[in-house]
Amino acid sequence: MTARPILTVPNPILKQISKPVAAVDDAIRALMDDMLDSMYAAKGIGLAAVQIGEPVRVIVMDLEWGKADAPDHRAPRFFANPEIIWRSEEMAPYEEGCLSVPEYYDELERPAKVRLRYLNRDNELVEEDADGMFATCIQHEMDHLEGILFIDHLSRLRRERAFAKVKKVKRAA
Ligand code: K1U
Ligand code: ZN
Repeated sequence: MTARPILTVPNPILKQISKPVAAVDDAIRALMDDMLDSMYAAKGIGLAAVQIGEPVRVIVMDLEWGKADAPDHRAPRFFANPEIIWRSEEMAPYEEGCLSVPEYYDELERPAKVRLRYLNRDNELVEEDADGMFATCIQHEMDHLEGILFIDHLSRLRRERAFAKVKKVKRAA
């Protein structure tokens, strides 16, 4: 398993539409493991494959790790070819961040609940309901599969603020 560099804006690869995987086989599981290492190394809670330069429809997530009461507890989750098959009319606000837009956070509203269909790490087709942080994070990651960043949902002014912040962070690095 290898932690790989995470692409940041304005890298054009982030705007690509990711391709479906034929099946979750050993090669995809190896990619999932690299993604997980990359996500943990960058202190994120989710990651889409395109963020490490692999435009395929694969997402990893861990909403449990890094919590103050049990910082080492890990609960990784794996999603291939995810689809949203139902979304609630009710919306929920959340302060989002993105490892590809380092150190910029802004509030966004998304459907509060969704029903998902995806292939898990064992290549099984699963349907699952998501709410709370899980619903926000999976919608954020699924946007990456379409080449959409959370800042694309913001006003031009806020998006420009985000790009300025990223420039500043990169200059300081
Ligand atoms: O870049 C990414 O897609 C990962 C992103 C996921 C995400 C965070 C918040 C809302 C929606 C999606 C991150 O993990 S950014 C880091 C971050 O915000 C965070 C890290 C640890 C705990 C809580 C938030
Ligand atoms: Zn992101």
